[in-house]
Amino acid sequence: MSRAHRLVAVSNRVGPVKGAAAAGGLAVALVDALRERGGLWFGWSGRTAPPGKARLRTEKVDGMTLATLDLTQQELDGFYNGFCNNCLWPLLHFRIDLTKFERRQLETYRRVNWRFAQALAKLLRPDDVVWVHDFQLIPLAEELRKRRLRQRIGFFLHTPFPPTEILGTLPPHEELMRALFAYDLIGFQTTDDVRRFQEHVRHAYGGSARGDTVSAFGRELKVGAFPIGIDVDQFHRYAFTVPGNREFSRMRQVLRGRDQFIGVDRLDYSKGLLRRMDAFGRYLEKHPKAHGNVILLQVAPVSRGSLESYRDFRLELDREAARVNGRFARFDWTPVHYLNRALPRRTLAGLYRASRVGVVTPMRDGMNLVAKEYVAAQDPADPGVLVLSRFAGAAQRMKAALLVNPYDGEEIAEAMHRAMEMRPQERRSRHEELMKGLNEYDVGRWRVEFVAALMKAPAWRPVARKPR
Ligand code: GDG
Repeated sequence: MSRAHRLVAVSNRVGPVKGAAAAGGLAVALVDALRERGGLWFGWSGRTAPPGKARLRTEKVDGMTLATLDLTQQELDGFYNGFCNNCLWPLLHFRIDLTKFERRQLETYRRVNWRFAQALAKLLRPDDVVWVHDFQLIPLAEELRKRRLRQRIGFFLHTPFPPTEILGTLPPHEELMRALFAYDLIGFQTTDDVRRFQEHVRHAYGGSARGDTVSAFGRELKVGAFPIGIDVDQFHRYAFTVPGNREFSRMRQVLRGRDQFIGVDRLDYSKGLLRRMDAFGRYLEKHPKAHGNVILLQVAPVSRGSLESYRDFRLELDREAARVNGRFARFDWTPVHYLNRALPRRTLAGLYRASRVGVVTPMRDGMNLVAKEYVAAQDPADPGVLVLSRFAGAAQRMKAALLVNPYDGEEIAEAMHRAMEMRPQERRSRHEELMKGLNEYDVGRWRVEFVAALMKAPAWRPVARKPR
C-alpha cells in the first residue's frame, strides 16, 4: 500500500486510542496501522442521543482522525442488542437454539448501516482503502456502492462462519450474503471458515469458488484466511515488568505454593464456561490429591448484560461455580475463585504468568486471543500448559496445546490432570513450539497481509446488466 492511500477502518465501536495497548485486541492492531498513515477510524461513539440529535463528531488524535456517530436508544436496541447480539452472534456460533430473529430488528440493522454509510461517504477520498470489521456491518459496502463509491473495500469477520445448514435457517441469509459481494475481499480467521463460506455460496446460491476467487450474484470477490494474532513481545513484557510483575508476585504469595488454573473470558455462552466449571469439578472428584492444592481462577467480566440470554447464562454459571465450591471447599481452601469484574490488562498478564494451566475451552470461537496471551505471558524456562478447545480458531495453528473437545467434560478433566503432571521438558518444548507460531503470525502480520491482499484485489466493477 503506497503512502498515497489512506487507510480507513470501520468498526462498530471506535477506540480507545490513547489506552489502546491497555484495551488490547482490535484497538492495538488498528491504531498502529492508522497512526502510520494518518488514517481514519469510523464507528459508533458508544453514546446514545435523542432522534435528530445523533451527531457525527470528528477529532484528530495522535495523527489519525476519529469519526464517531451517536445512535438513538431505539437503534441501539434493534441493531446492537437486537439483530447483532440476539440473532447474528448466536447464529455465527452455531447456536440456532438461541437465535432470535425479528424482522423489525433487521430493519433497524439495515437502517444503522445506511446511516453509517451516509455519514462515512462524505468523509471518504477517492484513493482511500476501507477495511470494515465484523458482522455488525455486513451491509456497509453495499450501501457505499449505492452511493457510487468505487474505493477498495475489505471485510474481516472476527467470528466463525457457520455451515450452510445453519446459515440457511436465517430468513434474510441471502440478503446478507448478497451484501457481502459488494466487498472486494473477505477475510476470515481460518481456512475452515473460508471453506464453509465457499460451500455455502455454492450450495445456497449456485455460485462458484476457484482458489481464492468466489463468484455469485453476478460478482466476483477474493477470500482468504488471516488469523488474528497479538503483539507477542509487548504482552510478554507486561507479564515481566511493573505492574504485571508485581501482580505476579502478589498472586504467588496468595497461592502459597498452590497451583492455579486460569480462565479469562467475556461472560458469554460461546466460551464454554459451564462445561469448564463442571470439568474442574470432575477433575477434583477424580484426584483427591488436588484438594487443597489447586485453584481455578475464572475472570469473566459481564458482557451484553442487558440481554435475557446472557442474564440466564450468568445465573447458571453462578450456580455451577457455587456447586463446585459447595461440594469441595474446606474452611481453608476455596477451589473456584470467580470474578465478574474486568481487570487491567497488565494485571491479567501477571496472573497468566502465575498460573500453571491456562484453560481456554470455548464451544466455538473465531480465534480466541486469550489462548495466545496466556502463552506469551509464560516464563520460557518454566512455562505453564495451555488446554485449548478444538473449536477455537486458534487451535488450527496451536497444535502443541492440549487440544480438547469442549463438549466432553471428562476429556477436559483429563487434560487438566495431564497438564498438572507434565514434566518440565515437555512443557518447555510445547511452549517453544507455540511461541514460534505466535511470533510467525502476530498482529502486525495479520493487518499487513490483509491490507496487501485488499490492495491486490481487482478494482470494483458494478454488476454487468443483462442485455434486454
Ligand atoms: C472476538 C471473537 C476473536 C477479557 N477479560 C478481560 C480482558 N479480556 C480481553 C482478553 C482478550 C479479549 O478481551 C478477548 O478476546 P477473545 O479473542 O478471547 O474473544 P472476543 O472478545 O469474543 O473477540 C474472537 C476476537 O474477536 C479477535 O478477532 O479472537 O474469536 O469472538 O484480549 O485479554 N481484558 C481486560 N480485562 C479483563 O477482565 N483488560
